[in-house]
Amino acid sequence: MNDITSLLERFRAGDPRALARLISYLENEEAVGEQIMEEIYSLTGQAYIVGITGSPGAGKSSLVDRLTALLRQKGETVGIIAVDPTSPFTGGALLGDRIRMQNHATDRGVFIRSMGTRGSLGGLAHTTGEVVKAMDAFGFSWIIVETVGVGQAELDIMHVADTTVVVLTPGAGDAIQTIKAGIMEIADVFAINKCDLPGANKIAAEVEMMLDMQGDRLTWRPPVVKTTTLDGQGVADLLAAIEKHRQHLLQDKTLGERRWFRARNETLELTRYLWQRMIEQELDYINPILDAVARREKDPYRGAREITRYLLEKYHQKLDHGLK
Ligand SMILES: Nc1nc2c(ncn2[C@@H]2O[C@H](COP(=O)(O)OP(=O)(O)OP(=O)(O)O)[C@@H](O)[C@H]2O)c(=O)[nH]1
Ligand SMILES: [Mg+2]
Repeated sequence: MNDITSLLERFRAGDPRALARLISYLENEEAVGEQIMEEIYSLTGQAYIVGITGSPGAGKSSLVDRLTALLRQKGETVGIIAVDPTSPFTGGALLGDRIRMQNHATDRGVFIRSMGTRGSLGGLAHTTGEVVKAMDAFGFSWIIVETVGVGQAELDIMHVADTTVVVLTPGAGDAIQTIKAGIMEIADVFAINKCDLPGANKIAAEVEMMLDMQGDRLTWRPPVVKTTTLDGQGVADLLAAIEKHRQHLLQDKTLGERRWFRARNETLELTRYLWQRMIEQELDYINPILDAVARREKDPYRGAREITRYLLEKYHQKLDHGLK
């Protein structure tokens, strides 16, 4: 029996160390990751996936911590992924999150993973998706993904999450100024956190006003929930809002559709990435063709055909041994 077989056996038996090991394989893009995915993919699709995003320090981890406690009280199990796209570290990184979420450190119904690798196969969203799948297959009923609100990673979360919570805080100035482009589109629920601080009502009202402006374009109007993680106020309402959105997606059949498109898109993305990578790896062959086109000795169509033919022939055999 090889290592992977026994690892998968322990994984299926519910050993959290096997889950941790397996996630490392997936994150580090070891070739064996593909073998693992082949084995676990059919087990996925059971967990409900919540994304939590917002500016640095908005209180995302504190909210995840509180939400997790509530879910555990209801007998749910929770996998947590803390993504920091600005950090090159993975696995043991983001110590702060670990410490903050220590309440759950000894609870077998909770599994916490931090990740922060950039430039991975198909980007951070893809790697996050792989880790989500591992936790999903492992059997967690909820998976919460925390991403710091910087750049694309924040917007990418909607490709992973069923419900996306955008966390805002008072005192960060005018909501309309602070809310970045694209955020209104990805939010299924708004949490106004740090409501113990002045200005919470103002920002909540501003967000409501922005939602008003979107009018009946929305089939789902994102609820705006006020929370304070210091004493946990409003966290039950936040969970209720998430559950309400889940019901909405189920009634609307949108959940099935979202997941359907997600699986298709993921595969297409991967296929595109694969072509791109083959091109990058074969620049020695490709560059002279490009130069010939630039010198007008060859037309671009012919150049593209030559490159494609070369890649098809070269990689035909290789593919049988996996993508990585
Ligand atoms: N006053 C107040 N402070 C809060 C509240 N929630 C969180 N904080 C504080 O805000 C700081 C950041 O909280 P985190 O939960 O780490 O925020 P985060 O969004 O996960 O931060 P990053 O992951 O670093 O982006 C901590 O010092 C918390 O104690 C709140 O409801 N009220
Ligand atoms: Mg955090």
